[in-house]
Amino acid sequence: ELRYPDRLNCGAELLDRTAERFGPGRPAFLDGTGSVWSYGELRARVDRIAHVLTADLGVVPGNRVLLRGPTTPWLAACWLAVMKAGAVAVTVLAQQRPQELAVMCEMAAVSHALCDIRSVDDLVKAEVPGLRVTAYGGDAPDDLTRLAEAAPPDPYEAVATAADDVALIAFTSGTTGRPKGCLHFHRDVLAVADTFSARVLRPRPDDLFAGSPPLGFTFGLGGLVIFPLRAGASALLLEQAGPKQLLPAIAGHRVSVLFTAPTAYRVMLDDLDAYDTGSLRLCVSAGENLPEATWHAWHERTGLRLVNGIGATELLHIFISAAGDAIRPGTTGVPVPGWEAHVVDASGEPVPDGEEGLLAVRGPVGCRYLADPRQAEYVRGGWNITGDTYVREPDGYLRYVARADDMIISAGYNIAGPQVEEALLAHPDVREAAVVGRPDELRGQVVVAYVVLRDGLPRDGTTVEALRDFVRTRLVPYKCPREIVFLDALPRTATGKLQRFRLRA
Ligand code: 3SK
Repeated sequence: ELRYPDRLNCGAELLDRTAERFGPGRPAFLDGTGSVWSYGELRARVDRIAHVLTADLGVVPGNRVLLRGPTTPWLAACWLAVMKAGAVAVTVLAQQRPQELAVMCEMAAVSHALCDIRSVDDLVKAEVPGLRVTAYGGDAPDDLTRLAEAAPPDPYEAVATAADDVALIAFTSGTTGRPKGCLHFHRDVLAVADTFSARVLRPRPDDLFAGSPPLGFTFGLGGLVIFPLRAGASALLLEQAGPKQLLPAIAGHRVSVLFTAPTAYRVMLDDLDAYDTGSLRLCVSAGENLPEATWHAWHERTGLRLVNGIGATELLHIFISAAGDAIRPGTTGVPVPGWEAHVVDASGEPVPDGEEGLLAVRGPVGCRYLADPRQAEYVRGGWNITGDTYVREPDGYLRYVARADDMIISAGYNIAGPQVEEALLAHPDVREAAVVGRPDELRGQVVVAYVVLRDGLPRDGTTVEALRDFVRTRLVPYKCPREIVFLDALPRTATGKLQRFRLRA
């Protein structure tokens, strides 16, 4: 059981306690351009930023502070300073548009913003009443970088927040576009490090973490800031971290722990031979369903067993996973130590093993939406209903079926889109696939597949028929797509999740 003191500041725990335990000289953050911030340097910079927040910008504990910018050590340092100052970090994505920023600022009652100078225009355009925006990374005298240089060099005494004071508000728009703000406490931040990271990944102080998810997505905040700092390890924070940039970064910096999504693992397979990936020892795949074919392809080429996981912004990070010999390809894994999971029917009753139902989980972190009626849909009887359909195997392994609202019902058959996607992805010429139901008078819905091809195959009727034949060798015929549409890319959210609703529309 996790036990934390009543007074707990996650910023002080992650940074000050780690620097004291492992020594100030160890590298904390690298930025990919050769700059390395040791734990001691990071601590000194964070403390100066915290002094500026308190003394110059008038931030008081509980104030909501928006953080926006590409993934850099500066962004991570601002996050830690907000934590130490007892304020609430509202982390958003660098790609979010002024309209979206305005909505989130209003919902979260944001009073201050710290923003990379390169992303500041959209924030100004959002015209949030009363918002005090401070840029970092510029030369102006009121730029945070300059203010921090002029701040007192003395250590900043972290605010003695309560363990269940709110530390961050993370927005999720799911894949449908309506944002929900999820509140998380100081203890939640440590709990995800002390469960998924410490008990499943078991990182070492000599590990170097890297990955693609941005810090405005809790997948990235955990994988690139919270987990490495809690372990006394280092993180490579890359502004550009698409699959094409990850491979040279892994080879050049000797990354050992990688966080990215299944699509990126698939794309990296194309160029794998050109890079030395021998430093990798843990590769985490989450954010979307990991097709079994992708797991095997990565294993065959690298010898590494992908660590699959399912997480949610509502629950901060990953709650079902498995690592090492415990991995069972084709499943997500088992509940992370500290978490419990059931598969239930619509009334919340557990369904027998082997049958499909809704995933219900509970553990050290809970879902708390900023005033939103959808709270009652997500939390039922103390269990978090994540919206995913799963099957529990007799020995407790959990097998993903689909998002509950992505099930296709055609002529009375239930068809899980991801299963058809997996069949398509097993074809060597298919790079990406998304399968949705299209309304049909006769059958209720018919199966339609959107496919991104690797270079080579023509986008014509012959390829459509070849793919349909291929699927028919793997799945019962009623699951075979009636129609296959070729696209250059699939529509995705800023965090990389597939937007099936846009394909359905
Ligand atoms: O899968 C997700 O959406 C997720 C969300 C938050 C943290 C981690 C993950 C994988």
